[in-house]
Amino acid sequence: MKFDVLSLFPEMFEPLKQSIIGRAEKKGYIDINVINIRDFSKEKHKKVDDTPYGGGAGMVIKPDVVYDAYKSLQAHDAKVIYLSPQGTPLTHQKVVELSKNNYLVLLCGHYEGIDQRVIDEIVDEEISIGDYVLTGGELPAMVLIDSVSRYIHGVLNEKSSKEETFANGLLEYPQYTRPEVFLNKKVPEVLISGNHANIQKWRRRESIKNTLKKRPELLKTINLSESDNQIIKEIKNESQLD
Ligand code: 4FV
Repeated sequence: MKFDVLSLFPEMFEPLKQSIIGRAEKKGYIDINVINIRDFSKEKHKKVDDTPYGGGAGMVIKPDVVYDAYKSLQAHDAKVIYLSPQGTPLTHQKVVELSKNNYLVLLCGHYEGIDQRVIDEIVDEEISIGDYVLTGGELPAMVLIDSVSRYIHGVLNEKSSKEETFANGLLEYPQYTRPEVFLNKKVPEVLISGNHANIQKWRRRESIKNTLKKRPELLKTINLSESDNQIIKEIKNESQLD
């Protein structure tokens, strides 16, 4: 998967060189290139923005600079995404859908945004990471690269992306590791029993319990088995007893 990022602040993408994403790039599973939009300014002092027509606060990024930066990519077979609060929410489903692409161009806004004419000309889809306004599209672009890269073959071990939160429509079960006892709290016995069938059952029950407690609305979006519905009944009875 190739990511080309158009940004005024390329240095903000340094954290992607760390950990899992950094290793995935070194191994060639993903390729991240950050292009500085400012390099394409033909104006004095590399000016890239100007005041909005019609008045109002803040500055808007000029269309010609963004267009020239985009054209330099020659990204004919790419899907072009603009990170914006007006975009389609970046959900698990959208992440998995995006991971099927070979080449994504991510356009990062800043200040009040980017001139609408170049957005109309080059952008295939606007995507938002949440209903709030940030100072720039760089953090949303990194969130998108991180979440999408986890679904590129080879980046994670296959198993981990199958059982995690949202992967089966539920929140994940609680995780434990050594030491076996911490602050007098013991790891659930079943997890050290070595009985994989019981461990699976326990994990499914804990996933349902977590989802029921924290995001009950998710239960309406998935097909629950008879045993799942039985688990929900038992959990509800238990909570009435607590
Ligand atoms: C944003 C979001 C976001 C708006 C103005 C950048 C900023 C500035 N992007 N999800 N929420 N972008 O707030 O994606 O241009």
